[in-house]
Amino acid sequence: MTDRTTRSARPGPGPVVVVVAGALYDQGRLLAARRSAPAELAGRWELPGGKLEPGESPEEALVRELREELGVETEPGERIPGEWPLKPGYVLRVWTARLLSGEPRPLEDHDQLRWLARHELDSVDWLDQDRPAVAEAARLLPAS
Ligand code: 523
Repeated sequence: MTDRTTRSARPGPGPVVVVVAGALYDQGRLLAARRSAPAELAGRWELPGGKLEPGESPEEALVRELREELGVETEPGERIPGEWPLKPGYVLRVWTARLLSGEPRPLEDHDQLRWLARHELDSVDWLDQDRPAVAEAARLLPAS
């Protein structure tokens, strides 16, 4: 039997939190960042980024996150087609980005960075949810 009262009283899914990440390219390589926190993600590699703050466009959030986490200035490019679920209520969207200035350093949230050529992409243990985005991002790398 359908209980309309219970069903309508149940909390809805709520707004989805968008996490933006950057496929940052330089000299034919893609930047991979190893997470240092939280414990369940530490040691796994990701495309760096973070949550959108209220009022920000995804591109603004990406530039801010890459500045905070890596100490670099970047220029966002195209969105990589697709959207990947993270934990419930969170989705990952990825933009390409070009390094304008600075040398990335793991200032926040990461303990190691690596620039990977196309043939090196499988050398790190990517977070599962980042893998499809990395596969798409790899298409923009020169053959190596
Ligand atoms: N991911 C993820 N892949 C990926 C990023 C950038 C984030 O799976 N490439 C997940 C990890 C977290 C959630 O998205 O579960 C939020 O990312 P986080 O912690 O990097 O976002 P921040 O930096 O906005 O978080 P605060 O440290 O809380 O500000």
